[in-house]
Amino acid sequence: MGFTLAHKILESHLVSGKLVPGEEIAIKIDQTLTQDATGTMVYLEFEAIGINRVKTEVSVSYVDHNILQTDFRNADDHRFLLSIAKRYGIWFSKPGNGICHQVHLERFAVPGKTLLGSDSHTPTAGGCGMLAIGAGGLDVAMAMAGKPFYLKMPKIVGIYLYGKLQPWVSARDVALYLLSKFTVKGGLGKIFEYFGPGTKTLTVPERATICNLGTEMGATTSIFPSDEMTLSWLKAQDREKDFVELSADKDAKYDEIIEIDLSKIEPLCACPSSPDNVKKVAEEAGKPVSQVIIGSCANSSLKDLLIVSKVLERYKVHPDVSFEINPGSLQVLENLVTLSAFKSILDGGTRINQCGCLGCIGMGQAPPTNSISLRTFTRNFPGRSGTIPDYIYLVSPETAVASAVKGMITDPRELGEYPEIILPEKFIINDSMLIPPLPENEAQKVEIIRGPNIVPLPPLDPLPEDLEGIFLLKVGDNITTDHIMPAGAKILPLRSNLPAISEYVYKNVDLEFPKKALEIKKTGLVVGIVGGENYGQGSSREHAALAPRYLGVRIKLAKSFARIHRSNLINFGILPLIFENKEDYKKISPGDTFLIKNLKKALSKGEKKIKINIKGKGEIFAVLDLSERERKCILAGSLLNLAKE
Ligand code: MIC
Ligand code: SF4
Repeated sequence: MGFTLAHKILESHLVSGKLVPGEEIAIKIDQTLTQDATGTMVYLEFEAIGINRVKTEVSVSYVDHNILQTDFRNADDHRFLLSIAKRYGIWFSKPGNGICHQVHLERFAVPGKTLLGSDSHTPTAGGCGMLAIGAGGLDVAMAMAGKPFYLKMPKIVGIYLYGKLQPWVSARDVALYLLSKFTVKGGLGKIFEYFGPGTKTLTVPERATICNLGTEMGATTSIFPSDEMTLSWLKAQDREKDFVELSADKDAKYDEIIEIDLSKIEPLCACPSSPDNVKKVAEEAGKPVSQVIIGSCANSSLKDLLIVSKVLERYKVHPDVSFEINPGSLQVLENLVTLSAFKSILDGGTRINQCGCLGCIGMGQAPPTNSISLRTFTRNFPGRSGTIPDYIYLVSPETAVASAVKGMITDPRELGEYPEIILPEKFIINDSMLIPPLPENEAQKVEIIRGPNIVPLPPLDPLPEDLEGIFLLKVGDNITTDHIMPAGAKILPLRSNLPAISEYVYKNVDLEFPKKALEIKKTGLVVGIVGGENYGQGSSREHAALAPRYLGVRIKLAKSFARIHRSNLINFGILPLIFENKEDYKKISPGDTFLIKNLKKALSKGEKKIKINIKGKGEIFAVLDLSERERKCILAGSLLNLAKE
C-alpha cells in the first residue's frame, strides 16, 4: 500500500510517535514564521528559553498586521522585532513588504519541508508542497529553539480534483465550496491533501488560496503536490534550486476521499457572519454594496489583481462604492506596475493601501453602518471588521470587482468575455525590504531595543491541588478567538503588554468580564468558562489563552475545542475540559460555583475522567484527554515553566 504526500513528509520529519490518527507525534521543524501581532510575545518567550541563536534552517519575522504607527507603541514593537531578528539569526520582513504568507510563498516556501508559523493561515505554503502548520506562539518559540512540534496525528483526507474551472470562477470558489461541505469544524483533526488531474490546472498562488482557507474548516493543514506548476513558480521566483518533485503514491491510502469536478463549481460567497455560511453569488445578486476590498493572505496575489486590472480596463468603479486594494506584497505591487496593469486600476477609481493585513484584522477599513461590504479576506466573524453589527461577505476577486463596478452583488459571469491573464515567466524580484540574518559573531553584539509598552511575561503559578472557582461566563458554539481576545486598531498595539490587553478579554460579549474575573481572582478562587462546540476557532493568537489566564481563568469546559486554541490553553496551564455528557452543558449557569477536589493528584496519575462538583447542582464529569507531555505542562502551570524545569 502506498503513502500520501503528507504521510511522507511527516515520516521524514518524525522525531517520536507513530503515524496513527489520534496518536501524539513530534516532528522536526525546518522553518518558522512569525508576524508582529503574535511575534512580540513569541520573541519574549524565545528569550525566556535562553537560546543564543535560532536552530531552524530558516526563521522569518514579518511585520504585516499592525503597521499603523499611531503612536510610539507600534513603532517600538517594530524596532524590538528588528533588533531581535538581528540578535538571533532571523530574517526580517519590514512593514510594507507584504503579508507574511504571501511573502513566504514567494521567497521561502520549499516543497517537502516543514514550516511552523504563529499565524493560523500558515498552511498557505501548502500551495508549494510544504507541510505548513499554524500554532501558538510558544510552540513556535520552542521550534526556533530546536525543539520538535507536537501534534495529534491527523487523518489524511484526499481531495481528488478533476476538470477545469469555468471562466470567472476561481480558486476562492473551490475553497468556498469545500467550506459549504465541511463547515467551520469539519476539518478538525484532518489534513486536506489535493491530488488528481485538476491540480495541474491550478497555479501555485491558486493552490495557496485553497490551502489558506483550509484553516477556516479547522484543518491542521492542506497540501498540494510539487510538480511542473511548482517548478514554474520557483523558476519565476529565481529559486529553481529549491524544487523537488513530490506527490502521493499512485496507490496511496487516504482516510477519506472526496471528489470535486472543478468545472461544476459556480461563483460562491460566504454570507454574514461565518466563513461557512455559503451561498451562490447568483442567490444574493442585486443587494447594494458600499465597500469592496481585495486583499488578505487568501487573495491578493498578482493574478488576483490582474483580473481587477482587466475588468477596470472596461468599467469604472460605481460611484456609491469604496473600492479598495491591499496588495499582498511589494512583489505583487511592483509586478503590477511593471506589467502596466496598475494604470487601469488607478484610472478606474480604486483606493490603494499599503501591502499588509489592514482591514482583515480590523486595522482600519471598517464599513459604514447598515451596509454590505464584500471582501476577499479569510474571515467574516461578527464585529471583526470594526463595525458592529457588520454585514460582511467573503468572495473571490472576480466577484468582488464585478460587484464594485455594478454597485451591487454581481455574479462575475455577467461581465461577458473572460479576459486573458498572462503571468510573467520571471517575476520582478525586489528583496530590499527583506533583511537577512547577521553572521553569529556580529549578531552576538546586537542590543535588543525595548519600548515601555513591551512588558515581560508575568510568572504563571503551577496547578494547585484543588480547584475551586466560579463559572463566570457561558457561551455557545463556534466561539472564535476574536470573541475571546478581539483585535483591531485599539487593541492590537497592546499585544506585547499582557496586563493592558487583558482588559479587553470578551469585551464584545461581556464588557465587565475582565473586572469581574479579577475580583474573583483576588478572593483566591479561579475563573471557569463554559463553551459549546469548536470553542476557540479562528486565529492562533495565544493571547486568547494567556490574557484569560492572567485574569484568573484556569478551566474551560466545552463540548469540543479548536486545535490551536486547545494547545494554547495547555501551554499556559488552563484545563481544556470536555463534557463527558454534552447534556450537562444545560445544567451550568453563569455564577455557579465549582470544586474539583484532588485535581493535581488525578492529573499526576494520568486520570482522564474528572469529577466537577457544582454547588447546589451535584456532580458532573468531564474528560481531560491529555498526552503525558501535556499533563506535565498543565501541572507546571505553563510550557515555559516546564521548559525551564
Ligand atoms: C487572523 O487572521 O485572525 C490573524 C490576525 O492573522 C491571527 C493571528 C493574530 O491574532 O495575531 C491568526 O490567524 O492566527
Ligand atoms: Fe493577515 Fe488577514 Fe491573513 Fe490573518 S487572515 S494573516 S489578518 S491577511
